[in-house]
Amino acid sequence: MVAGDTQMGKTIAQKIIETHLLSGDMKPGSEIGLKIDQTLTQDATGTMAYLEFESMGIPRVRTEKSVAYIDHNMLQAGFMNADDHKYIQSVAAKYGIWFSVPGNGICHQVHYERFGIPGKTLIGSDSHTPTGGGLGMLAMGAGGMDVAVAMGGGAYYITMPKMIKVELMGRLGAGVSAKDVILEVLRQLTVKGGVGSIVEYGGEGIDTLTVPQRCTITNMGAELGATTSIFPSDEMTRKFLKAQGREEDWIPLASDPDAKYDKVINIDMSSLKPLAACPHSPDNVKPVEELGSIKVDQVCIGSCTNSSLTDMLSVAAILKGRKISDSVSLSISPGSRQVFSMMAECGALTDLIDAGARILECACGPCIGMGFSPSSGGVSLRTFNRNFIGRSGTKDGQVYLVSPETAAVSALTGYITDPSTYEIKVDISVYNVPDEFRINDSGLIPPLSEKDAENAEVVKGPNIKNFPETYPLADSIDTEVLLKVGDNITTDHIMPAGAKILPYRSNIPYMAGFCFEVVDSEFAERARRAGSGIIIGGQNYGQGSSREHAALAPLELGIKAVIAKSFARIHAANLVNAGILPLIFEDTKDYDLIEQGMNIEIKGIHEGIKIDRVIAKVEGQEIPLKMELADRQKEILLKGGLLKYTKG
Ligand code: MIC
Ligand code: SF4
Repeated sequence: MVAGDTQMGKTIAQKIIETHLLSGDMKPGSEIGLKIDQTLTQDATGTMAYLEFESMGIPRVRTEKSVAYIDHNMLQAGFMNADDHKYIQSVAAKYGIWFSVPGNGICHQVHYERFGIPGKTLIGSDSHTPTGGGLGMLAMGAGGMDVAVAMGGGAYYITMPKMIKVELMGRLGAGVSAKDVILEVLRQLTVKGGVGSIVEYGGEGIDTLTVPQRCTITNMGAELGATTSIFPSDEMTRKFLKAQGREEDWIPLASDPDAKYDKVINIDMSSLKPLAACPHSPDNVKPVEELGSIKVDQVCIGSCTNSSLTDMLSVAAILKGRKISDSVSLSISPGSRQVFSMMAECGALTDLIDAGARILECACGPCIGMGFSPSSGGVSLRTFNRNFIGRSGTKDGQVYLVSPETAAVSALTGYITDPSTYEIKVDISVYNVPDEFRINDSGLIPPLSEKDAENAEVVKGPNIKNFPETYPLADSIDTEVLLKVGDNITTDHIMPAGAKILPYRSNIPYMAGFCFEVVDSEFAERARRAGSGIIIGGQNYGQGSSREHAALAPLELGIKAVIAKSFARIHAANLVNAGILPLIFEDTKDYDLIEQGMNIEIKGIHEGIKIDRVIAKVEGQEIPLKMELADRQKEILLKGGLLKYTKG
């Protein structure tokens, strides 16, 4: 459809896009520029995003609301994380950005509780920003540089997506939860199934799903590779905002009855069974009852997927008056201070502590490998959204992604257990929580006034190094294939996180030493010796996180181009923003012709970029490569990255 086309019915996403369209045609596949109302950052990507924002020389953010959260790097072992936190707090105060203190909660959870508004656009330097879609926002994950540009008032560019509709019917049965809905969607669509699309939820079944349940679904929609996921804004949404003391933020939002979708999936929630994503991919989904007898070493409950009050109460109601298995270690991380304090007030926290849970602070924690790595080969049941190899911090750890209910009953039995057939029924009414949420915004610090901000100082500790140098696109590349990897390589493979490496997110030269560590521990060293090189990837290269570090570390190591069968959306944009050329095999079979260590030569790139095609010469063979770049992205590459392009 085309903007302004009044003939055709519109989807929810198309309506929001239409009211925020700054450039381009709303034709699937073409690049569109969107006005961004809100931004969020977290600390692991935030330091870079704010360094980038500062370098743009804009005195104050131009969004309606920008918020900086601290939730990822919480260990503060050494000065590095603490320095980053201080820097982010000072930069936020000065430039008009709200600051969410460490301990206030996970960015996505706090954002939909306290700031999210239906119908608004939000981008965040975190791939799970689509969580806000549960509230009817058009919320998307982006690289730090794109967030910096949006804070400066610039447009955010995406490819106009196709529309997928998920029709939910029936209601969730006993022991089955919203997590099982998204696991079922992942089972059907796979981690590539959402690429280039927005997933909209509808059908009579959604009336029974609360906003936190919807947010579980939109959150893990990131694992589909989708641009985002979205629910309508309806009476349920109004009820939620009212309970947050923000009813005035509500607007109704629904798709038109004759809206067109490229694909429709029907799911009857009443027939769903508890599901688990088995090692090592979120789409390796099987019914829990079919897994057989698997002994569990560790259970982790929390993350931006499943840390709402309802999730916590469901777990507490299962564990109440019982004791977890002696062979299980159970961690619980509430999503926000609001959730935490309400758990304390209603007695659920006491029940969890008495049952033997280890209560962690309100943060990402084990989800990003900040502690709680399983034992060697250990089985870890997690309510999180990603189980990529090595992400837990233990390379041979066996991570299963499940619902809070499955996690809780399994913690009791010591084996992966189906909660729908287990004797304990989940009844959260035992906790008698009030209808209104407990509101305490003391962990949300407003920015300084414009006048006070003028003389405010930005504090930069010694761990904070400058953004790496980017270079204008060369006309020819003559270099070595430094690494060849397979399909579905994630950003956790390219630039791992975890307690050892996260403290160096603001120190790219140091951090780059760990690039591709889980795949090939000699890669970084080899790249540094070679001085330049190319990476060969398979399908869906760069899926997962929005971390631009997965482009900045290769940049630091001299990578000039990545040639893959296909790229994940955010990572491809991050490569361009960093001035690295993403190239795609015209014929995917040519992937087999290239091996690590071979020499590769590409000439005439400046002419080639005009026609979206270049020829690579590898060992005497010619390999045609295409580019899927918008004109704006070509300019960015020629200028040497987004920052140079933005500065003109
Ligand atoms: C993740 O879940 O992988 C992260 C850590 O939240 C990342 C962001 C990051 O790498 O800092 C994400 O999802 O974008
Ligand atoms: Fe944090 Fe995990 Fe959510 Fe990423 S997926 S934002 S690490 S809780």
